[in-house]
Amino acid sequence: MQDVNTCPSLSTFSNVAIRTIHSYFIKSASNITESIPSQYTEVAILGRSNVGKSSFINKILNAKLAKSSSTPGKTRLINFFQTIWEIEHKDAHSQQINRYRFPLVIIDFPGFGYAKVDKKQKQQWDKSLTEFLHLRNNIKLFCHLIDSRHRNLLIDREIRCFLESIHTDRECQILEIYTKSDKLPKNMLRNLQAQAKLDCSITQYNTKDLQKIYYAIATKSLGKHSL
Ligand SMILES: Nc1nc2c(ncn2[C@@H]2O[C@H](COP(=O)(O)OP(=O)(O)OP(=O)(O)O)[C@@H](O)[C@H]2O)c(=O)[nH]1
Ligand SMILES: [Mg+2]
Repeated sequence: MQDVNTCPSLSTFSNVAIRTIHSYFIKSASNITESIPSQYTEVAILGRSNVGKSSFINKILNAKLAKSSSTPGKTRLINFFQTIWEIEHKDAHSQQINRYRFPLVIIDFPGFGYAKVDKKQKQQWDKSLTEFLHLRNNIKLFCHLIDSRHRNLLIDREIRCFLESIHTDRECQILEIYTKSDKLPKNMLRNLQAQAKLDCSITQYNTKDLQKIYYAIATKSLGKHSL
């Protein structure tokens, strides 16, 4: 087993399998001062309230760690999850299987735009959240979750603008991920698949889509220097 820093560029591999092999909940925080120290590369899971952020985390970690609910506003704190990922690669010549491991901290956030709290509390949340996202330099990847049935909402355009403003300030990436595509009629799903840009993943949570998501998260969060 090797550390990912000794791993050749992932893009040179033709046959890789990526999985999460270990994950656990670390801590909840309401602002940056309560947060855990920045030790590892971090991946932020963001989007409007009820879009499926916590469910997405449970799917990719294959564990019920993040609390999800059909009632919007379930996640009210910033939740940190420690995870270990493994890349398995079969060498085409020697047929030898090589495995590389790397840690990532996955962060679940409250939904943007959740309105059913009083105005003062909402302002305080928004301030804590934006401050956290701006200051947390270890976040190398922002996964912006979008409901595949409602793809042009004002709130998602605002989230995108906000993430792009962070992107211009420091080295990080944005990945758009479409949720709830199982609720789309087949023809609309085909349209979405045809329109989706290269960096967009459509989550049907089947093995193929999960591999696409794992690959995108691994390459975009660790960057070309370490993979
Ligand atoms: N059909 C379907 N339902 C989903 C999917 N993802 C999430 N859900 C459901 O959507 C609801 C909200 O999911 P959550 O994961 O709690 O959403 P969230 O974005 O974390 O919500 P907040 O924490 O309240 O902002 C739950 O009832 C989930 O079961 C999906 O891909 N397909
Ligand atoms: Mg949630």
